[in-house]
Formats: sequence, structure tokens, C-alpha cells
Amino acid sequence: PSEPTKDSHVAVLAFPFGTHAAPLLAVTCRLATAAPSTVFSFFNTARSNSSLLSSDLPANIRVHNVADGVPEGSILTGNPQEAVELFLEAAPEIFRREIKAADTEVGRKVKCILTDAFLWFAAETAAAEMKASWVAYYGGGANSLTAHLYTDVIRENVGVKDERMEETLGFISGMGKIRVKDTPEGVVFGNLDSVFSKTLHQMGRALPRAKAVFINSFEELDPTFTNDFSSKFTRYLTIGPLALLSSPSQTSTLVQDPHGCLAWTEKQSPASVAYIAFGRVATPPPGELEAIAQGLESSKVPFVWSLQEKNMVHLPKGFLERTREQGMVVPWAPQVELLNHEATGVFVSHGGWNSVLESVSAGVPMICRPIFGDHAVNARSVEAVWEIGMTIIDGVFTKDGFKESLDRVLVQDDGKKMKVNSKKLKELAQDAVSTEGSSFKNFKGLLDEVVKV
Ligand code: KMP
Repeated sequence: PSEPTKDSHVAVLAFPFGTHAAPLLAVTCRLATAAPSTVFSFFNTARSNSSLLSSDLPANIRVHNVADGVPEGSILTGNPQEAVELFLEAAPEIFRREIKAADTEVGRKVKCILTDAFLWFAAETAAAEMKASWVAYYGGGANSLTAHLYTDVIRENVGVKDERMEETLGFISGMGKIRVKDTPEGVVFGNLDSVFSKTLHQMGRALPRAKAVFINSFEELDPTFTNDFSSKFTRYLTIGPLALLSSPSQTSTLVQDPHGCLAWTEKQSPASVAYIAFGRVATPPPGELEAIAQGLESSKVPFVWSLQEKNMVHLPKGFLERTREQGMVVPWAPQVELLNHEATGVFVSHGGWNSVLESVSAGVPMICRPIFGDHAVNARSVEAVWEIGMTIIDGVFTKDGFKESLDRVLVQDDGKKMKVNSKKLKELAQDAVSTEGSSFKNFKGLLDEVVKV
């Protein structure tokens, strides 16, 4: 058990894109609650901060808005990577300045810099200028982290040529079922020289220098990676699934359900409903949204579809009227509660890490339609490693492929096996976060690394 030093000050640096910042803030809240005399300065862009539900933060967290790195007067093309790269290029200077200002404001020098792993340059800032330690949070799973850690090894073994896309990465422990084509772009294909690709490559090289690396997962999900990372990193800590620690249903008595999804789901048979949700950043193109609708209609599977208002124009004419009994399309849904409802039979998503772990935590099989980043390696792990779901037939949504995929998971024997495997992983996940479970112990370890100086 840690004795929080009275005067410690921790800087937390968020990656302000995708769904990175919210889990980091959630972890910061838990740390701040456990170490009430430590000040946590949380740095994130104004735009990302405003999207975080920060209703009742512990008093020892100070949230700061920082610049987004977009030069005054510049016009972005709309390619999401552009904003990411402008930020990454400006970030070292922005954070250096902000941390120094916070040192003065708080009256205590930062002794630990806790960052999103993408911001690996903090290793240099921390060591060279501030005599602080670096603790890194990687927002994906151990599978994609392995792809970034072993980028040099993968490039040496398969080169950077397209004809070897189907080969598996058997030369890396734990990656025997993962194919070259499942790796995130920027490892062996895509633009290897982009600022973003180089950032992930450098991150893989820098992480062994961190005082600790932690992820939102649990040891028992990936025992092979757990072993490997334990020797590769100074300290490797899995502290998840966060969904089982800080689900809204545990912290507030009233679950938000403005569109009545839970009440509707309540009336459905066990394991019958398809819950469909893609993130705001990674939504399938309009033609595929139409195919989802067509597949649902022809399969007659009951559904809850969380779809941004602006995308509803892509639904086929009359779809909402014709499916009024069969399901509901809503602009927002209480995801964790829906996944944990016994009527939910499958989660259809892009396979982003937070989605995968929420599904695992609820014991629900998945259909994944990967879009970018770590989605493909997650989808492949879901299908071939954990056997708790599948990648969408055809790789993209087609009317018939989606219908067939739903049938496989919800009806066929194959799907029954996925369900059994999902329930087993759910139990392991629950054990991990229970008192004396691996994630419970690892969280205490993280607290020690962050708060003890
Ligand atoms: C914009 C983003 C992300 C991105 C690419 C973008 C993002 C993200 C990833 C990612 C890349 C490789 C991985 C895991 C994730 O890519 O948020 O292994 O996490 O253009 O916001």
C-alpha cells in the first residue's frame, strides 16, 4: 500500500483524438481519489475536454485546456489524420510550456508525467528537463501494442511488400494467428513516413524506457503478451476492464436512456437483439449504412442501432416505418447497460479497443467491421484467438453478407461456441477486477508508480 507523499504533483497528458482521453481521465479520477493529497494536472485540448463528461471530478484534479497545434488561420482539409499530425508536431512544446506553468501555479514541481503512449516524447521531456518519471497509458490492446513494439522485427521479416499480406506473424510470440494485413497501417503498409506512422514506431522504441506501461485490459485475456511485456517493460500493468470498474450504472443510480432503448430491449427474447454502434470518428461509408439497414430488414433480427442524427439520411426510404416493430434507430444509447442486458445477442462495431473490451466485459459475441488503426488486429483476435465473434463477411457491409453474419452468430452452432467463449472471458474479466484479482493488484501498483517519488 502506498503512502502518498504530501507534496506530489502529477502531470497527465491526453491524446485529444478518437476515444483516447475519456479512459485516461477515468483512470486519473481513480488515482486522484486514492491519493487525495496529490495534485493531478490534466492537460487536453479544449475541444476534447468539452466532450468528456466531467461532472464531479475529485478536487485534486485540475483540468487545463491546451492549444491544438493548428496554426492561426490555417484551413484543414477534413482528413482526420491532418489534425492529428499538426497536434503531434506541436505537442512537445505545448506540453513543456503548460507543465512549467502548472508547476508554478500549484507550487510543486511535477514528479511524474503520465501520458497517452502516443505522446512518447514525454520520455525525453521528463528525463532531460524535469527529473520526473514517465508512466505511459496505451489506449489499445496488447495485440496492437505488440505490432508497434515489434515494428522493426515485422519489417525485417516481411519487408514492406503487398504480396505477403496473407502470411501470419508466427515469428512473434502471441501473434501466430495474426496476418500481415491485420496490422495497423504504418507498420508494414500505408505511408510509413507520415508523422503518425513515425510516432507509433518511435512509441514502440520508447516504451521500454517508461517507469511503467499500463493498458485497459486484463492479464488473463492475453497470457502470452502478458509474459512478454513483463520482461520487455520496466513494469507492465493491466488495470481493466475499466467498464467493470467505473460503469455509469455503478456510480449513478439513474441510467440515462432518453430514447427508451432499455425498456424496448426488456421486451425481447434472451440473446436475440443485435446492438449496432460505431464511433463518431469511424463510421462506415453511406453505402454500407444502407446495407446494414437492408441486412437487418431481410434477417428480421431485432435491433438497437446507435446512429448519429446526420447519418440517418442514408437509411433506405421507408426503413424506419417498416421496422418500427423490429427495432430502433437512436442517436445515443446506454451502451454498457445494453450490452449487459440478457436480450442482447451480438455487438456489431468497428472493433475499436474500448468496444471490444466492453463486449468482453458483458460476455457478448461480436461482429466487427474494421475501419482503421487497431480495428483489424482486434477483429482478427476476436475471430481467431479468443473465438468470441467474427469479422464481417465480405470485409464490408453488404446486405447478404451482414444477414449471413448475423445468422452465424445468433443462430448457428458456431455462434453458440462464441457465446460460451464470451461468457468464460467475462468471468475472467470479473475475477481480474475483484478484490485481489490481477487488475485490482495492478491498479495499486500503478498508484505506487505514479504517486510515490
Ligand atoms: C485518427 C485517430 C486515430 C488513429 C488515426 C487517425 C486514433 C487511434 C489510432 C490507432 C492507430 C494504431 C493503433 C491503434 C490506434 O489511429 O485515435 O494500433 O487510436 O487518423 O484519432
